[in-house]
Amino acid sequence: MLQQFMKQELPRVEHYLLEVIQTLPKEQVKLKEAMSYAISSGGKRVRPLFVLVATQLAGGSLEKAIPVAGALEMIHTYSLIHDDLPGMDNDELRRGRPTLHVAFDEATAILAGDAFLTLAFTCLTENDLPATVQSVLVRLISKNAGAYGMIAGQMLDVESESKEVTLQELMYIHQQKTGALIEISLQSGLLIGNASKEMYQLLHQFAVHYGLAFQIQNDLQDVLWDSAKSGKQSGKDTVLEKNTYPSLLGVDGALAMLQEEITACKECLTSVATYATKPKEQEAVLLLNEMLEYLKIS
Ligand code: GRG
Repeated sequence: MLQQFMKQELPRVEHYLLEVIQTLPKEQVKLKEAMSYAISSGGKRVRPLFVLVATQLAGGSLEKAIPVAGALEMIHTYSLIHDDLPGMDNDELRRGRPTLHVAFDEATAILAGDAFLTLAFTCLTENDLPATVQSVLVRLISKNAGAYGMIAGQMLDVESESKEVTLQELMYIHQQKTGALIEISLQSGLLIGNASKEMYQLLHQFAVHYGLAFQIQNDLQDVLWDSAKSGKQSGKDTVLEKNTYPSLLGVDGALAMLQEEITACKECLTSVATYATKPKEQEAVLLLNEMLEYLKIS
């Protein structure tokens, strides 16, 4: 079912993203090329999927949600471009291809990232959603993607390199760095539709567990997968002396924690299902369940 949903909906998001990039001034040949390179290099599109599935769960219009799904992918793409820069992780491989600053140059990568972040807010305000919904989306997404969320987490993460942190501190960092964007993707979909207060609370819980599981899986892949499988340079966390779940808990401990978080996600979805009465809503719950497959280490 998820495969079918992705086959139907994701090309609309891809098309939207590439089309928006083409609206940039005609002399911006290099910027357009760099942004198209970053967008066309694949990626699982987890955040747009969460926007669309949550929209369906809340009875909203998928068509009207496409610009929001695109905006969240733009913000995610910018975070990866900047995270790969020499001043951050200095990575040369991303999604199996040279990172943007390697394929182009550092200045272009910085500017393409900046352009994605700002263009995302153009997309959030130039669409067919009511102005009241647009303004709430801008407020919440700017907070979650910025200094109250993803950037706050990234800052703590950078500061904690080569320093010991507790498991609680690590979980707090990742709730912000990774979880905040996942959470706002789901909440955006609920806002586009007309979700109940209970649904917001349940999906908030789901997002917290999913975000943690996503990061644990990411850390485990860095240890267990080679570069060919992960599409990025493996073993970088150890080189950078990063605090990760495997470094704190060992591989087995991290695997056990990943399983606990997946189980917690499932429990949240069992509760969500009790509020899903219409067929489209029930289908959305099944889609969320299928998205747990992304969290497995194979
Ligand atoms: C703004 C510089 C800056 C950083 C923000 C999100 C982030 C912090 C940095 C990106 C690096 C990273 C490993 C973050 C953890 C979140 C994560 C697991 C990202 C990878 O996301 P996927 O797996 O990537 O969805 P694809 O390639 O599938 O889109």
